[in-house]
Amino acid sequence: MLGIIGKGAISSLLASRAHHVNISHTLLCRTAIAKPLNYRLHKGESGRFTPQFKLPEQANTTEFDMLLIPIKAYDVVGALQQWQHCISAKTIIVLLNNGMGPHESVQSQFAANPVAALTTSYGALKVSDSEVKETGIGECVGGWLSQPEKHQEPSIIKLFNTLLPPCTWQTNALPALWQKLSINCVINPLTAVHNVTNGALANPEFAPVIAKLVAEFVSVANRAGQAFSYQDLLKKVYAVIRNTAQNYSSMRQDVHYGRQTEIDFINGYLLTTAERQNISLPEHQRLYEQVKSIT
Ligand code: KPL
Repeated sequence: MLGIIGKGAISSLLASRAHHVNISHTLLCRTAIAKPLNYRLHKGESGRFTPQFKLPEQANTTEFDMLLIPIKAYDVVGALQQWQHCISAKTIIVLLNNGMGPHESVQSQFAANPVAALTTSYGALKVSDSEVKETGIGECVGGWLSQPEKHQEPSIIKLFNTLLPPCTWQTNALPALWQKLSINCVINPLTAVHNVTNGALANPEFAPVIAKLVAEFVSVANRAGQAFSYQDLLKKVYAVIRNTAQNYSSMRQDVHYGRQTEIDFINGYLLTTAERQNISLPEHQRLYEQVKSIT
């Protein structure tokens, strides 16, 4: 049985896509789902169903074969503790959060389990409690963080090629997490602090700070054994700025709606890694403090 933690935008999108292709699944939620969920997928496909769900206090224990965790980075560790009774040593734990940090805690908390991480560029919007809209078709890149036994690969690749295709699978998930971090640590805090769309960062006034943030990121990532070049990353950051020009980043949205941000798992993770390497990152530090001061 497939379990999906949460009922936010990506959890609801995954549940809708699973429903659409008849994959049986259960949403693991803190509160009951009272109404049917309407979904609109990008290709004009739509539907309505009442998700099967489970609450933490429900006594009967279902052990899930695979547990997808598309929730905010700061909720991952707590959610896994809450659902511990549904996790056996065989359960494949799949992290789908922004930022880094939970991947380390989860691996040590569930040392016997296969743990994978996926990054996705699919977009989803929870329009209301009972409606989810796919706002952009993307792709996903996944890989293992730990894999005590080596037989699960085909099932996870098949699942994600059905739910969020195309899915590229890499033996090691870390490069994909660093790639996502490299974009998020520039675009998310800048758009949050300046209260702008991603596209506004193409304005030349942001060029000097973007250049410094990218250079600092590359120095830490390279020391951590991740291959990044300054020129390539700068191009990639600007490509994402152009391709998502109309979007508000997730961090800008969090600040705008007064929610907790993932800054500790994005720039915060980078700063902690840099500290261990004895490198100082003045631009990331400044931006980190600016985000903290407005939240
Ligand atoms: O992943 C994103 C986010 O908002 O968290 C980006 C790539 C910046 C797109 O908005």
